[in-house]
Amino acid sequence: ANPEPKPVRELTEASPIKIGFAQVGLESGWRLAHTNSVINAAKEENIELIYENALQKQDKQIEFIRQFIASKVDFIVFSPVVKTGWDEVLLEAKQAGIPVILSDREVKVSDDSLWTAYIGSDFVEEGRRAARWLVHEIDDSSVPVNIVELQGTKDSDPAVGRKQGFEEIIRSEPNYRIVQSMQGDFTLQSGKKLMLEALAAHGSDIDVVYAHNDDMALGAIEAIEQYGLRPGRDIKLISIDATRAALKALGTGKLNFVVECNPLLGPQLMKAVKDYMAGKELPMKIITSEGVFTQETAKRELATREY
Ligand code: GYE
Repeated sequence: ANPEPKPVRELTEASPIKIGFAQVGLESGWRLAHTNSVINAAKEENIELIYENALQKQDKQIEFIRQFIASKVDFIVFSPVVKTGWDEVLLEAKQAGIPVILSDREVKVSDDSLWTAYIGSDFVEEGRRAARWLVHEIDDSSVPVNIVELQGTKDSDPAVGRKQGFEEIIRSEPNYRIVQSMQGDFTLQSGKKLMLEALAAHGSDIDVVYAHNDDMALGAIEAIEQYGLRPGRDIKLISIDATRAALKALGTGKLNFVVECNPLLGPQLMKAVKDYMAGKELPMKIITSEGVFTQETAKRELATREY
């Protein structure tokens, strides 16, 4: 899906590689770690990075991408807030001969030659891992399992994939029921607000919360405590990312299981950019390998976790 290979220009100190990076927002601990990783990796490689932050607004992201095209960057990198609606602006980038690298979220466009490479995680698999743990943990097909799902940003790649993978596994468990599935935006505040609503509707009938990221799970923990129940005991919680805050919550028993999603994509991104400039063809998808954490295994990881 690489666009027309453009003549690789001679790189000198005076004309370093220039990347326009349209970050999606400031919504989560994961996101802050990702931003820092990209900025630091660019510095390390003497790559010029123009950083813009769209604060979870698609029109802002499109505006920044257009600015990058106008200022003739060598690469455009962005983490699309939602999957669809990118065809037009990506066609403009392609026509300008600027390769686009998707960092951590994919797009759905009519023509996949509009983007060059995707670097990030397999969200469907993350959802499956979350559900597999639950099925294994409960290990009883006679008890009803009532689940509240706190989804990430509507129509975003991680929210769609994490929902799909989770449902795929619990579909064959007749005693499992998603009693409420709500759309948030990956922030702690949205997780807390939605969980308070779910508790008002279902109270102590809720057995499990499946949150699409740590921040929403941390918000749900606050809501459960405020409601007078014990997170991790009265209601089990599962989340995705594995930031320090979540590993700590595993350690105190308020969270039960976390699927890892790696935000430290900066070095791989810079490598891809340099490879492309050197005339190498990039793999279309560069998928990061990731683990999972339980209350027992979180502690050791915490000692070295940077974010
Ligand atoms: O899981 C969430 C963030 O796109 C993989 O976005 C990323 C997700 C991450 O806000 O915390």
